[in-house]
Amino acid sequence: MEVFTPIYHSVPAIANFYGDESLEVVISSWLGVVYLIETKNMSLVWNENAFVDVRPLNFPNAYGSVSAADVNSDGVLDILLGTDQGVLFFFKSDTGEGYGIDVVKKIRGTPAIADLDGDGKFEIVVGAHDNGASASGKLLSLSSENGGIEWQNEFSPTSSSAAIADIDGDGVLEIVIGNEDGNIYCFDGKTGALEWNIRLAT
Ligand SMILES: [Ca+2]
Ligand SMILES: [Ca+2]
Ligand SMILES: [Ca+2]
Ligand SMILES: [Ca+2]
Repeated sequence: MEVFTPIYHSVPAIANFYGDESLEVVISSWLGVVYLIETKNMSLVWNENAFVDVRPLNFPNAYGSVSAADVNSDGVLDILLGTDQGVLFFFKSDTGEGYGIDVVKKIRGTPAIADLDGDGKFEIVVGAHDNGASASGKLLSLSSENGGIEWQNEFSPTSSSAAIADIDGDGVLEIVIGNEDGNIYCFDGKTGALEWNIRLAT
């Protein structure tokens, strides 16, 4: 019997990962497998199962999509994927090798990448979700160098993805993200402090 891996929520990322004449497509499946596809001859460059060796029995599902950027500034594009295990996975696009950053809560959005504090190194922003008895969430800024937490906010549960821009023109980036409590929130990118929120009503 043919085994297949469903793709429910995932948005592909398209980039020229190897600097040649062709684009590649990278996409994650519901089962947490990340695929990198060479479009020139439609061959699979690699696929990396995000769940092998890392708590394989815990919620092995990925709601979010991959992000592709040279997160660690080594000249090779990297691929990020959040999972319901609460692990943010980082893959090198040239080999598919990767490691997991343990964020404790579920990550159902797509990681956003920006240099939030202007030090020349990227931060990774993810919302986190815990639908247990005491539902809670977090918004986290993680170091692109070692995955360490630069700041985090206790937050209502969110399965959403963040957008990042300097929306008030003061030279500091803001993070805007929706939440299951019906609000859209805006945080200071440098400190994580709440700047404003608006409750959306029907
Ligand atoms: Ca290419
Ligand atoms: Ca890189
Ligand atoms: Ca930075
Ligand atoms: Ca700003």
